[in-house]
Amino acid sequence: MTDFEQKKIRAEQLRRELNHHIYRYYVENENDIEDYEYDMLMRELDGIEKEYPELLMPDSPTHRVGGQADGQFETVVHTVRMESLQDAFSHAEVIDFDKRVKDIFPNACYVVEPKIDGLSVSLEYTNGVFTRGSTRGDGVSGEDITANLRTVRSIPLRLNTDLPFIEVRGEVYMPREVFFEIVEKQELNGEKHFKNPRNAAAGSLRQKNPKITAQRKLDIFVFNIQQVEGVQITEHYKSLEYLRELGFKTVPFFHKFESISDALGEIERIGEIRYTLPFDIDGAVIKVNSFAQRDTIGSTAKFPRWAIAYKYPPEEKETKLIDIEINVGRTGVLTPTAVFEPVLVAGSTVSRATLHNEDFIKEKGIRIGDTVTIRKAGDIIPEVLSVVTHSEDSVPYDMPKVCPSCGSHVFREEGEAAIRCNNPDCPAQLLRVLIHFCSRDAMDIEGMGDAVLETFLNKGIIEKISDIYRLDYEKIATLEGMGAKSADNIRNAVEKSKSNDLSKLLFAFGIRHIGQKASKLLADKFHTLDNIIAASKEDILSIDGFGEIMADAVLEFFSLEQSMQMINELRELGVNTESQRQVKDNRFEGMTFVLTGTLTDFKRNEAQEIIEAFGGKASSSVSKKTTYVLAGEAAGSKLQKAADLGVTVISEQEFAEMIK
Ligand code: 0OX
Repeated sequence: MTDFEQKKIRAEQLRRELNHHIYRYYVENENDIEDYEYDMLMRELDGIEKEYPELLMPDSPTHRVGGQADGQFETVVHTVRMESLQDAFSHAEVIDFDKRVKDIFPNACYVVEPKIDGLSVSLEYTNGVFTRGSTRGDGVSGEDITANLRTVRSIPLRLNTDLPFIEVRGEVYMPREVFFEIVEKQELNGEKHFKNPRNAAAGSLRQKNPKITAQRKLDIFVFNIQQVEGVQITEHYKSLEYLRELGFKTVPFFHKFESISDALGEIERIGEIRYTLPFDIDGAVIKVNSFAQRDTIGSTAKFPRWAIAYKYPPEEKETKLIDIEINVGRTGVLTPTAVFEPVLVAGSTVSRATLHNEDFIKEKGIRIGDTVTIRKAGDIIPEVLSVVTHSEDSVPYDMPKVCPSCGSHVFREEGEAAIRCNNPDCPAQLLRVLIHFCSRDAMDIEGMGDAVLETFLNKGIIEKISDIYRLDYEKIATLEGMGAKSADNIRNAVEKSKSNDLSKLLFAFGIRHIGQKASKLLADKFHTLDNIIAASKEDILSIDGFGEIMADAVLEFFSLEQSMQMINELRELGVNTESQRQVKDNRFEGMTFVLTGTLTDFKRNEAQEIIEAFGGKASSSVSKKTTYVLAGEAAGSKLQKAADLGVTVISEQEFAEMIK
């Protein structure tokens, strides 16, 4: 195969892979790849396309520099382009950059700044007053997020001087500590949590309700004057000082360097302290200081030629694997956890990481006693990357054949990576089942946390779920660390839980694949536990969002004798098995519909009522704020307006699908 043919295949592969990651990230809010690896793939594709321009396809992700607007906010066209930076992954690339600059200006000097890992925004001030703020978007146009940016405390709403006009650029970020606080709350509430501070900042900035943004304690570092009227500034270093005088919080440290080796020294220094900073940085930026020199050096179609971003690789540390521990989960899955000698990595000391399952251990060849490399995925979750050296006496690790908690034989089902203990009376499972049953999103029994439940299990006070409603409070009051008051609190919480809605009880059962949302859907559809028990597979499958796997899991749970026994006991003990939920469906919240033409399947006011009942608005004129134009027969000028503004037009059939 020729080099061209090889590169063609590789480019195709890279395009597919990168487009998939882009979709996962921007559409599904999921992230399956490290930023650093993503950048490397992007750059590889870019390299191939430069070498063979005929391989540059219209669908290449290299065309797409930033996030694209999705129409939720007004569009702002940036008068001065918000350029992005060319990345460098080695000192050699920085030295090449310096050569290109010095060829033109042998006397050029540089400013080095940390590269804040947040979201680039533009802030505009007229007569010293903050008038508009927008996202970078694709650099040419972004979204108007003024209301949200006003909630960022470190963005001055009025400058120290009444300049006629200035537009500045900065990076909004979430301090790491704030991020951890929010994630803790999200985890407690059983919500999906943010992956990293940048993700959290992005989600917070794109809120429709600025009150939510305000609670997120975002911060900003400003690092550039995009345009200004009323002052003359000739170099970057001075512009940063001037921004500081105006009242902006500028990048935390910036220094001027005469030579590239000194600039590289600063990059190394920043790299060493990066994890001690209270915010995330993903690199350092080197910029030519003189504006006149920048003008001559110019830009490519994508990047300025007068600046480069050095990207730090994720920190990796070596440590010794001391042990592999097995945890038995609520559903009986045995999960191996690596226990290693504590190491400081990406800012905190870690000593444990999940090893996922048997296959992961086999594929990496992990053995107890080995020296392994640890890294934090997204700089947050510790993971074992690879084995550096096997210890002399180490032997391959075998997953236990019996459950470490109850001694029953464990099984690995075909097609599954997980090994399971199927003993329903396994104490490790029982403890987890009880913890889940009492947790906040389930029966919400305050005072019955992990430690209390473990004690109750060990002392034989609880042997099965229904025992929660048969507690001997006098005995509990005599337990060490308890007392009459604690026993009374538990009694109150247990009593209160008896009247919980059916949806909470269903979630508390811990049926496989049935989370909080599915439990609510079941309760809303069937209203009583008896109806659910009597439901056929078709009945369950008729719930929007339920598939085969979920329906089978429900049927299986209620077909088990132990389940029915538990349900009967709970009922006898006074636990509510009915739903009082008022179904509230806000599927059209924040959306505006415009009806046009003659509707045949709905009356106009009927369609309007449906839209409003689902939390939407019906309006008579098409604007950029319109979400959908519902077009009946002989629709006229509103259709043209919708097309001009890029508003989606839907038919009556599509509308009928949406309200199903
Ligand atoms: C940052 C950062 C981003 C201005 C001209 C080209 C890129 N994330 O901290 N961008 C820039 O520079 C822009 N500087 C920074 N410090």
